[in-house]
Amino acid sequence: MSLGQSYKHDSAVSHVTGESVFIDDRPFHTNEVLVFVKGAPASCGKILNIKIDKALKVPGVVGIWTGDDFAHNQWGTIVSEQPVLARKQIGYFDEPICIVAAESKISGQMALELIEVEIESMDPILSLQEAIDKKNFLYESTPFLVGEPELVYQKSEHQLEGTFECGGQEHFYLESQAAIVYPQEDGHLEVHSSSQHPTETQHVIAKSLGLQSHQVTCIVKRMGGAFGGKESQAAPFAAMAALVAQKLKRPARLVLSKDDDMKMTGKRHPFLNFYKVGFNQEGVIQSLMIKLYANAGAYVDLSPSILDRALFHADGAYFIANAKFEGWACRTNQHSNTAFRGFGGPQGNMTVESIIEDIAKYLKIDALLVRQRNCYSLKPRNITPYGQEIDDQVLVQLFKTLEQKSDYYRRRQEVSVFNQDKKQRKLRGLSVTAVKFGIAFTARHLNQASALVHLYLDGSVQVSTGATEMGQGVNTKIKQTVATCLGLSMHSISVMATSTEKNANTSPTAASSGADLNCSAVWKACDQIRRRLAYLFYCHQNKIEFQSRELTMPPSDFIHEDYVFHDGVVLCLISHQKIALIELIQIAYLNRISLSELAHYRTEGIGFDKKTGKGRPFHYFTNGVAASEVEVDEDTGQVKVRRVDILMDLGASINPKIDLGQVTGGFIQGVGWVTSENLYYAQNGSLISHSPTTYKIPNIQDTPRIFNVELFPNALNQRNIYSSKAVGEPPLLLATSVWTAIKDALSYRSKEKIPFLRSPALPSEILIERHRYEQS
Ligand code: LUZ
Ligand code: MOS
Repeated sequence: MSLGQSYKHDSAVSHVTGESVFIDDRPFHTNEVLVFVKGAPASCGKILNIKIDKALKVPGVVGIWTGDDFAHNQWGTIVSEQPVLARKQIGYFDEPICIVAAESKISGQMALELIEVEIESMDPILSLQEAIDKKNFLYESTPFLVGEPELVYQKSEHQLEGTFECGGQEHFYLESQAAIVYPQEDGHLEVHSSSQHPTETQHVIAKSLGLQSHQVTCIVKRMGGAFGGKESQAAPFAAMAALVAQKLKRPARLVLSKDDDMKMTGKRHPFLNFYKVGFNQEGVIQSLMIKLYANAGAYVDLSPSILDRALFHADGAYFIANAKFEGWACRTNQHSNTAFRGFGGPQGNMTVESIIEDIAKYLKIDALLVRQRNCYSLKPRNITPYGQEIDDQVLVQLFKTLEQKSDYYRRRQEVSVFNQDKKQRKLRGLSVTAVKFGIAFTARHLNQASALVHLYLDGSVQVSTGATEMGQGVNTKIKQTVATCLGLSMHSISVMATSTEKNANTSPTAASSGADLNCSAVWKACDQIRRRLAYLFYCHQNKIEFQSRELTMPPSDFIHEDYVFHDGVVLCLISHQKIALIELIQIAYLNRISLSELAHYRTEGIGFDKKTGKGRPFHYFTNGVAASEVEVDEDTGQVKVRRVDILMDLGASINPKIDLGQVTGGFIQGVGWVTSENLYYAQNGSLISHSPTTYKIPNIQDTPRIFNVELFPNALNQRNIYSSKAVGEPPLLLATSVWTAIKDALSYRSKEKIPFLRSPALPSEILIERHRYEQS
C-alpha cells in the first residue's frame, strides 16, 4: 500500500537538476513581449493624468496601457472592488497603475521611468491605530458570544487587561508573481500562471477582458512557493499579461522582480488586539473578551475570511466558558493584505497564548500548568466559543507527552538556575504552546474538489485535479492515492499540470486542504474505475455479460471488496482467481467499457451560521504542541533558539517524511514572523524593506540548535482520507512558543512585572522592554 509511505517528493530530482520548469523557465517565443508594471508614486491621492508619450518613444516599447483599457477594470475574491490597474484613486504606494510591453528589459524599465503620473495627493492612513480611531472598517465579524463574559469578568478573582500586537509578514516565495499568456485562435487565451487558484485567474482574466470563461484556459504546472500569497493575488498580474496578449496578439510574459513583488503585493495581516481576562487563583480562565483589529490594507481581498479565522482561533487550545470575541478589518493605505499560511489563525492563537503567559506570570505559577488547566478536555469542557464540539480530543495527551519528552520540569529548573547568574548578561526562557487548527474553508462552498482519472491500455494512469503544487508535495500524495486504490506502482502514474480545461470551478489550493479535498476526489474516481473492473472480472469469471447499469444494482453475490487490486494484479478473494490488471483493462476496452472517470467530492457535515456565530465550521482539527527554549542576549537583544521539541497530531500521515518537512518548514517560517521579519515603511508609506538585504527571513543559524520533530500516532480521524490530517498551516502556529519563551526569559528580569513584548521580538523590542523595566 502506497498511502502511509515516505515516497520522495514528485519533483525532488528535477528540482535539484534544474529540470523543473517554473514560469520564467519557459522558452521564449520569437514574437514574445515582456510586460512591466508601473507603481503609484504616493500612498493616497487622485490620479489626474498618466502621461505616456515620452515612454512610448523608447525604442523597443510596443505599447502602454492603463486601467481604461480593460473591459472591466475590477476584481476581488469576496467583493469585486479592486482595480486591476488603479485609474482614479490610489489605494497604496506602488499600487500598479499602468503596464508597458517591450521587446527587452532595458526598454521596458526605461519606459517606466519616463511615464509621468500627475496626482492630487491626499492624506493617507498609514497605521492600524489611526484606522481604528477613524473607524475606517471594511468588515466587521459576527461576534462569538458564549456565557456572560462581562458579568463573570467583574466577579472573577483576578483580572488583567492588555493589548497584543503582531506585525505583518512577507511571503518570500522564491518565484515572484508570474504569468505568460499565449493568444490562440478565435480570441482564446492560454495562460500559464504561478497561481494557487487557476480558476480565479481564469475568471479574473475573462471578466476583465470581456471574454467568457470558456475562452480562457489557465494552466499551473507548479509554483516556486506561494504560502497564500498566490491565492488571490496571482490573478491581477496574469490579467495584465493577458491584456497585452489580447491587444498585441503576441505572447506576453510578466514576471515581477523581487523588489516589485514585495512592494506591490499584500502580506500577512498585522493585528492590534485588546483583551480583558478574568481568572481564578489556579489560573483557570473564567471570562475572556477580545477585540481584534486587522490591518487589511487598501482593499477587501480575503480579509473578511482571514479576520473570521483569527476569531475562530482566539480560543487557542483552551476552553473558555464565558467569551466574547469581536473583530474589525481596517482599511489603510497599504498593500492589500492577503492569505498567508495560517490565514489569521496565528494572530488569534498567539493572542490567547500571550494572555496565558501573562496569567502565569501574574500568579507566579508555571505557564505549562496554566495551559494544562485550561486545555480543552472532556464534556462540558470541549465546546468552542462558536459552538463546535471537539470530538477527537488529543490535546491533553499531547501536553502530557511533550512535558515528558522535552524534560520540561528539569529544564525549567536549569533555566531558573542559569538566570540567577546575573554576570553573564544572558537570560534563558522556556515555553510550551499548542495549536488546534480548524480544517476546512470557513466559506463552506469552497470545500469541494474534482478529479479526472484516465487509465490507459498499458495500465498507466494520468490524473488531474484542481490542486496546485507549490512544493508542499500534494502531487506525491495524489500519486500515492491512485497507486493504493488501483494497485499500481508509483512510476506508472503521472499527475498532470493543473488546468481549468481538466478541472473546472475549482477551489484554491489553500486552507491546508489541498491533499484532503483532492486526494478524496482522486480516491473516488479511482474507486469507481476499480469497482467497474472488479465487476467486469466477476462477469468474466461467471461468464455473464457486463452491463454497466448493473453496477448500480450489482448481483447479490458480487461484493467489490472481494477483489483486491495489488501490484498490477486483481485477485478474487472468493475464487482465488487472479488476472493481470492490464489483461482486465484489455477486456474492458474491447467490450467498450470506460476506463476514465471524473469524480466530485465535497466535505460532509460542516456548516456555520454567520448570523448567530454558531455551528460546525470545521471538519476536524489538526493539533500539535511545541516546547521552545531560547537565550536572550541582554546587551544586543539577540535571540538564539536553543532547543525545540514538537509533537504533531497528523492522524495517520499519508507521507510521514513529506509531512515532517512541512512541520519543520512551517515552524521555522513562523519563527521568522515572531522574531526577525519586520516591515519598514518610509514616512510617505512606501515599503523600505523590499529585498533580502532589509527584510530578514530565518537562515540556517536561526534554526534551533536541537530540533526534535515527532508525529503523534493517532489513526482515529475517520473523517478524512486514510485517517490523515491536514498539515500545511498548523505547524506555523507553534512558533508562538519561541515568542512566549522570549517573554518568559524577560520575566526573569523582574518577578514583579509582566513584560510587554510586541511581535516580532526584534532585538530593538527586547532592548526597549529592558529600558521600560529599568525606568519603572
Ligand atoms: N482561504 C479561504 C483560506 O478562502 N478560506 C479559508 O478559510 C482559508 N483558510 C486558510 C487558508 N486559506
Ligand atoms: Mo492559504 S493562507 O493560501 O492556505
